[in-house]
Amino acid sequence: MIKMEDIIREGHPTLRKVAEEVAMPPSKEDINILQSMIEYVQMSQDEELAEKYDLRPGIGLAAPQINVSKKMIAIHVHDVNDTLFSYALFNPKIVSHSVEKTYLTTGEGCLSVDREVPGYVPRYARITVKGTTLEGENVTIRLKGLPSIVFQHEIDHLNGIMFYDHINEKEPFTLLEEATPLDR
Ligand code: LHY
Ligand code: NI
Repeated sequence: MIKMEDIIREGHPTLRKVAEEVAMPPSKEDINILQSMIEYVQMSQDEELAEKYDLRPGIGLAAPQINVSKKMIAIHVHDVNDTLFSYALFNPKIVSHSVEKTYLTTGEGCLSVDREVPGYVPRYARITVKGTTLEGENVTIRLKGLPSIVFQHEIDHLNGIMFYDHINEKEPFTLLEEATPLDR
């Protein structure tokens, strides 16, 4: 299982690399890694397990964060309607997005960043993602709201991008683009 000491922190060069495409069909090893990633996000949201194993609660994780520079992400998050979006994907790719943007009014955090970085992080309001599941199925997923933001945060990690790269340095709480705020 993945523990906090397996998660690399900002400053580690892997977080700034572009991750490699995973060869299809995925190897047993890649399947195992992605399985352990979705397990982490699920377990970290269980209060008892999180305390027992000292896990920082998370809703998403990208393979580079465990020092595996491959295109794999795991997400386990509920939207405002309490609909669960639970996905473990190989080679996720944003194939289209809205013009409209959004941002979390509380800003974003990251399991690889041990400090608070204040500021709005502009994200596309709606995205369509394609990827391959653990079962080897090719899927197309349409997302809005918090799940859309989390997917963008995780896919950024596959491109060496950190959430604070998007924050306006001089005016962290001013958004220039037309964007609709989102409360978590
Ligand atoms: N995980 C963050 C987490 O708290 C993801 C996240 C995304 C937080 C958007 C807040 C807003 O689960 C990661 O840092 N994964 O990369
Ligand atoms: Ni992150």
